[in-house]
Amino acid sequence: MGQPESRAGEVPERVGDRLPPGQRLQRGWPVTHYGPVPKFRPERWEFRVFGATADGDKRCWSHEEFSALPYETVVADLHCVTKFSMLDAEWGGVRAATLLSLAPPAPEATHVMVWAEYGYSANLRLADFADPQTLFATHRDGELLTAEHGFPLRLVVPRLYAWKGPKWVRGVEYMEADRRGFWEERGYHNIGDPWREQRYSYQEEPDEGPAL
Ligand SMILES: Nc1nc2c(c(=O)[nH]1)N[C@H]1C(S)=C(S)[C@@H](COP(=O)(O)O)O[C@H]1N2
Ligand SMILES: [Mo]
Repeated sequence: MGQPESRAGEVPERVGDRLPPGQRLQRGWPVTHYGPVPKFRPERWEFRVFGATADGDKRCWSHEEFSALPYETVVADLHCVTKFSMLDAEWGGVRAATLLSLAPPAPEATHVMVWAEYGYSANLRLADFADPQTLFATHRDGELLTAEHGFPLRLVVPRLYAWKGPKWVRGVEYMEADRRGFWEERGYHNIGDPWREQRYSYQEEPDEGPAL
């Protein structure tokens, strides 16, 4: 007694604490998305903020301008609703909070729709978007993202399931009322908190999402 059974036993225990209910640990970094990988054309790429902005104007950044925004890193876990989790990725890029200060939303804005290539979208509560961990990532573990992982830009929202983080993201729409994004319209939970195991829309409480 008094002796730990084995050192090796400590590792799974600690990992276990970091896995939301129903998730299992994934080694490596799988590619998960719907549809084709878009081709990046820098001269045609722009990042847009539109909708309910404070001054009513749209904002637009070229790829060069976006690349000059303050670069920060966030270490975070990724939880896919198909039940694998990837721990301790170091993401690098621009905090959503930075964009919110550069292009402030109107006081009436409560939600955002994050838009990606081919019309993929994900809706978020403004508070989840503004979270200091929410990052528009250009890099992972110090290296530029590959095309299949979202190059040139993807959103990472560590506190929610990973479908809430569009790869190949192109803009953000500030909204005065909630609307469902791509997967949220197709049976996935409107909020998507992995710690509350909010996987499917049938689990939603009446105040957790707009009518389906
Ligand atoms: N544009 C776009 N982004 C997306 C998806 C998608 O289908 N299209 N799938 C999401 C899902 S379900 C997951 S789990 C993560 C996977 O990111 P990865 O392929 O880099 O692991 O991307 C998310 N971002
Ligand atoms: Mo996913």
